[in-house]
Amino acid sequence: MPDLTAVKTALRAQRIEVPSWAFGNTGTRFKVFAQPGVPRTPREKIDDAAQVHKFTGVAPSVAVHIPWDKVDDYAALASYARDRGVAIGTVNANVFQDDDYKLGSVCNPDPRVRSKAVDHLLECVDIMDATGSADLKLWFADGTNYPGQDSIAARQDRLAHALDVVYQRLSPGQRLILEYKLFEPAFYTTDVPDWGTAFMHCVRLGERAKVCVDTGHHAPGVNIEFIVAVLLRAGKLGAFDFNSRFYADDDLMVGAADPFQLFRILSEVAAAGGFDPAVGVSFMLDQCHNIEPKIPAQIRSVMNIQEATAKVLLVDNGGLAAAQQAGDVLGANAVLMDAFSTDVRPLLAELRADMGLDRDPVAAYHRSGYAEKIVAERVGGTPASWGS
Ligand code: RM4
Ligand code: MN
Repeated sequence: MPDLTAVKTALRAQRIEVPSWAFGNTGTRFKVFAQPGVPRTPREKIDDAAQVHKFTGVAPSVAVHIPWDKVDDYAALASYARDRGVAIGTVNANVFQDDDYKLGSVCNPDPRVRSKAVDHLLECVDIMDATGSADLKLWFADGTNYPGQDSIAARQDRLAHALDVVYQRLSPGQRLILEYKLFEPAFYTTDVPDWGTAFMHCVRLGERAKVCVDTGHHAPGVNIEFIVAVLLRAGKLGAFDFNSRFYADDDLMVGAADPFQLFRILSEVAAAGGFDPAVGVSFMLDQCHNIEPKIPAQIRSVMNIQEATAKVLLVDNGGLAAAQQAGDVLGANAVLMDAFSTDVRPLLAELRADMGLDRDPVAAYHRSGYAEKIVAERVGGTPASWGS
């Protein structure tokens, strides 16, 4: 059986990045339900992100999304974050919300629009320089709605060219993380629809181009842990965007819909040594809290990842290897299921106590009065949302 002290050490070292956009108002195309106390500025989003770290101790960075988090002085934003105990992490580019992008951004048939999109991506690298961020995450809404609308192959050429320009602009310590998504908003073809396409572009670009697996971006039934294992084996898994889904890209809390899937995915990470920071896998949340309170939902999500990680670390690897070697199908499966069925909440509560944290982060947050404080203070202004 694994050594519990080693398991705790690994859990203590785990790092989970929270997304700034999780704290703003979000919704579906039908309705955005505004919540009281929502941040109005990037600084207020950082304040909320810092709460997640304060109560969990393992979420010390916050990803930004540009232009949603546009400010005049990014170095000042980074130092504001540092003063609150967190760092600015991944910079997410946004080339999907401008009227010019109706037919796509970097794959648009119009060279003017393509160059506008590339300029935005380069601006994001400038921002990384100012904030000290290592990763640029690119997700493109590009695609087509109708057969014949555009050339699939020509769009790949345009994409490759844009990625080349951006990759060349990166400093040695910076990475390009390319995210794929099956469909939406494009309904016929998407220009980066799957891990194979993302992988192909990343291999061509070079060592510092990696793939992001957003757990909500696959067709139902796709075996995500297989993709994770294959990407890790090729040294090309750069990041996770964690969330959970029942249907499509639901962006619900990670581990809420299918905790067993999360366990299976993290099992592959553990098997490949992917929790070692040197492997360079970034563990991020990419979620929207449309109807639930946002800060406790982020805290809960971090805890869900911790619980799945703890179970994975409890797998009896020796017993598993022996059963696999012996062709003991049921025995091998039982080793995994034993770990998955373990109640790790007491272990995590103990770890938190060791770290000087409350054993129950959600309850501690509710007791802190922060929720009431932001509702009272954040009056007026425009609450942050996907449009701002
Ligand atoms: C996309 C993708 C990106 C995220 C945006 C908000 O579907 O998941 O990672 O930044 O949504
Ligand atoms: Mn994502």
